[in-house]
Amino acid sequence: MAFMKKYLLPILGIFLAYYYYSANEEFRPEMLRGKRVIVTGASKGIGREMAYHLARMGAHVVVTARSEEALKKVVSSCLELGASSAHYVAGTMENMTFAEQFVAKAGKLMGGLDMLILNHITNTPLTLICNDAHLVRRTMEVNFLSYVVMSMAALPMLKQSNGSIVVVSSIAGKVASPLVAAYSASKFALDGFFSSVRVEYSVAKVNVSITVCILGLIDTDTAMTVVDGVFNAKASPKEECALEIIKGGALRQNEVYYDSSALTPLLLGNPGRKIMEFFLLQKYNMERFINH
Ligand code: NAP
Ligand code: 4JX
Repeated sequence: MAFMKKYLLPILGIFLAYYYYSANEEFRPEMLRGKRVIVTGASKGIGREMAYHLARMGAHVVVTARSEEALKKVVSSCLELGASSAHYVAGTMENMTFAEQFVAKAGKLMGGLDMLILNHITNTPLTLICNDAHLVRRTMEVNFLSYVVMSMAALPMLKQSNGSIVVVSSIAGKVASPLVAAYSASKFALDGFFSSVRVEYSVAKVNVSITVCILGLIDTDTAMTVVDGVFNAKASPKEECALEIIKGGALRQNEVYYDSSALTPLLLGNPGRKIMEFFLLQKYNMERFINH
C-alpha cells in the first residue's frame, strides 16, 4: 500500500497529465498545406478518403495501390479538390522491391517527404484458421514486411524534414480477434515493431514521429461486404476516420484510437505497458548504440 502511494500513484498522475496536455494541442488543416505525403492503399476505402482530405488541405500527394484505373480517378479528384500536386504509382506490396522503389519514386516526384501513411492490407476473408500457411505468409508480407521496407526506405527523407510515419492498424492488433488470425498477427507485429523503433528514435534523438492508429470497424465497402451476416455492430464513418488519422499524424501523437465506443481508448490505453516500458528502458545501456 505504501509502495502504491509513494511510487505508482505519482507515476500514474504524471502519465495522465502528459496525455491530457498532449491531446489538447490544436489541429489546423494548414499544417498539411504544401506537405509532401505518401498514402498507400489509396485506390478505395480509408486510404482514398485520406488522399481527399490531404488534397483539400493543399498537400502534395503520391498514392499507390494495384488498380491503375482507380488510382487515376483518385489523382484527378485530388487535383480538383486543391492538392498542390497529385501523382500515382501502381504496383503490388507483395513485391518488396516495388515497395522500396515506390518510396524513392514518390520522393523524387515531390522533392522529399514529410509524411508516410502506411494503410494498405491484403484481401482478408473472415474465416477459421485452416492449413493455408500461404495466406499467413502473404498477410505478413503485405501488411507488415512491406511497411518495414517502406519506412526504412523513407527514413533518410523523413529525417531531413523532421517528418512522420503513420501506421494504420486495428483493434485486432491489440486484442484477440477470431476469424482474422493472420490479419491480427500482422497488426500485432506492426505495434511491436513500430513501438520499439519509436523508443529507439526518442533515445537517438531522431525527430521522426511514429503514430499507430487503432481503428474499430469502419464502413468501407470492403469491410461491409466481408462482415455481412457474421459480425453485427455499428461501423464508424470512413471520412471521419481518415481525418482523425491525419490529425494524429500531424500532431505527432504516438497512438490514435478511432472506434464507435468511447470506452475503447480507455480500455486499450494500457498504462501498465507504458509504465513497464519506462522502467525497462532505464535498465538498458542505450549509449552504446547511439552515434554522437
Ligand atoms: P480497403 O477499402 O479494402 O482498401 C485496401 C487498399 O489496399 C486498396 O487501395 C487496395 O487497392 C490496396 N491493396 C490491396 N492489396 C494490395 C496489394 N497486394 N498491394 C498494394 N495494395 C493493395 O481497406 P480499408 O477498409 O479502407 O482499410 C484500410 C486500413 O484500415 C487497413 O490497414 C485496415 O487494416 C485498417 N482497418 C480497417 C477497418 C475497417 O473496418 N475497414 C478496421 C480496422 C482497421 P488494390 O486492390 O487496387 O490494390
Ligand atoms: C469484424 C471486426 C470487428 C476490425 C477492427 C478490423 C477489418 C478486417 C476484417 C475489416 C476490413 C477487412 C475485412 C471489430 N473490428 C474489426 N473487425 N475491429 O480491423 N477489421 C474485415 C473487416 C480486414 O478487410 C470490432
